[in-house]
Parts: sequence; C-alpha cells; structure tokens
Amino acid sequence: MKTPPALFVASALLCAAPLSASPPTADSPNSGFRIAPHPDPSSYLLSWWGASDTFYFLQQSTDLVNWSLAPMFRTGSGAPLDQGLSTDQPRMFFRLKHTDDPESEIMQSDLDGDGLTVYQEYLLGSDPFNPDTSGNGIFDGIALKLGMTLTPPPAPLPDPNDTTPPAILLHTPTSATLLP
Ligand SMILES: [Ca+2]
Ligand SMILES: [Ca+2]
Repeated sequence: MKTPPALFVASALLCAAPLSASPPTADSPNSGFRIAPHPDPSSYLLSWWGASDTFYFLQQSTDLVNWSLAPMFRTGSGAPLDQGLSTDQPRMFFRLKHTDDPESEIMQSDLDGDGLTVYQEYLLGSDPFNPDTSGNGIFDGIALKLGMTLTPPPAPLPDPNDTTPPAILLHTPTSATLLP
C-alpha cells in the first residue's frame, strides 16, 4: 500500500512574484511552483518541477476557502513543466495536487463523466477534462467500446510568431467543492 498522495502546496497569488531567471529543479522548495504574468493581457504562466511518473492537478480559489479543480492534467518526466492560463479575476490562488499512485482516489475518478477514469484516460491518451476528446460527438468511454479513436484531430502547425502560451481559461468557481 502506497502512502496517500500529498496535497500541497503551492498557493500563488496572481502577479505575486516575477518569474526568476532560473527554471525550477528537483531541489526547488515547494516543487518550484510559481506564477508569472505573460505579456498577453490577462495571461499568466505557471511553472513547477515535474517529478518522473507523477500526475499533477491544479486547484483554484478566489478566497482560499472554496477550491475547485481547474481543467489541467499533466504528467511529470523529471523536467520543468509549465501551464499557461488566462482569467478575468483580479485575484486567484492556485495549488498543485499530485500523486504517483494510479490507484489514488483522484486517479480513479471520472472527472468529466465519460465513463473512463483519469488513469484510464492517461493510458489511452484522451483528455480527462473533456468527455469527447476526439470531438466526434461520442463520449470517450463509448468510443472506446466501439473501437473508435479517442485522440483529437491533428492540431494545425504552430505559428512561429505566436508567443501565446497554451492556456486554460479560469472563471470564478460557481460550485466549488473540496477535493479528496
Ligand atoms: Ca473521464
Ligand atoms: Ca475524457
């Protein structure tokens, strides 16, 4: 039996601290979790150290009392990770939740209601925050049973002049619940 997944950390107030020049490392306190403003309006960049074979989730709050899960799922590979985001809120707090246990409660949860757990979606390459990853109108769980593809269509080639980070859009939590 593995130890329960740890919950942290790293609360960060938007615009609280500028990004330092050095990227986070395995030895960085608090996983090196930090947030920095991006040149694009209302955009920010979260960064942290992604430990190998560790799954990361992001929680958000506007009041440090009510927390909700942001639509982000990342897997560490022993290298820095970053995540762009945008929000219309003047103040938000963030914290990372991580686990390396595929049997943990959150990894065995179906967060988007498509019939597949987060861990199953990780193995299949589908999005645990999108019930229809491929965009074909069929839920991922049903698509799996039908032998259909779960992966999204190929993304267009990136514009080398576009500096916009890959972003998730965050709004004020309306039905926030505490997570396990
Ligand atoms: Ca799911
Ligand atoms: Ca899904």
